[in-house]
Amino acid sequence: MEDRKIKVLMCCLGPETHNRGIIVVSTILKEEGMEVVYMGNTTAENALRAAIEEDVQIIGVSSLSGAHLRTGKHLLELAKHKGIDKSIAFVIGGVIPPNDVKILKDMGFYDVCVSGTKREELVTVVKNAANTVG
Ligand code: B12
Repeated sequence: MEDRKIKVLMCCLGPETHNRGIIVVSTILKEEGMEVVYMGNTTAENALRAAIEEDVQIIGVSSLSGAHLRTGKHLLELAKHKGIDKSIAFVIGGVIPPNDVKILKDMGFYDVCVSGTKREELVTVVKNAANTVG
């Protein structure tokens, strides 16, 4: 049986001017043969609705403006409320202080890719995240 192509929804939550990271990461994932649903700036509600409609395995959040704890918590709480927190894996990256990495993982993010994460590492993170869901 042919392996399912990994499908990732990429978004920034809330007002986020920084879009270089999300564009770079989306391009890398596409080059690696994954399907990317590029949402750009959106809300948690819209990201989750699109993720269900598009049947993605992963939601990738890019956050550079310092709102990652608040927006990340809201996204995961809403996913739990909708009962999809276990069927979709959540990954976050951007400007994230070291002390916040564990907080985000405890919150439910599969992994956290901070500034300077190399191509190979972020591709591995996304592939591993996809393996944790159906
Ligand atoms: C370029 C830049 C800008 C540009 C953005 C241009 C653009 N179109 O993106 C401009 C000039 C517009 C800008 C504006 C602002 N900026 Co600015 N900016 C930067 C800067 C210098 C580089 C960011 C960047 O593009 N990096 C290159 C990309 C490729 O790297 P990256 O996004 O980190 O992505 C990598 C990883 O993080 C990871 N990754 C990222 N996202 C994801 C997602 C997933 C799913 C995965 C797996 C991985 C992943 O993979 C990438 C490859 O390693 C940073 C400083 C820095 N060193 O990060 C400040 C920085 C992010 N900016 C900052 C600030 C404060 C602002 C402003 C508020 C300034 C102001 N007072 O107006 C505004 C933002 C307003 C807003 N509402 O958002 C602060 C944020 C502070 C914070 N988080 O607490 C920073 C950290 C500068 C600083 N040291 O203070 N900025």
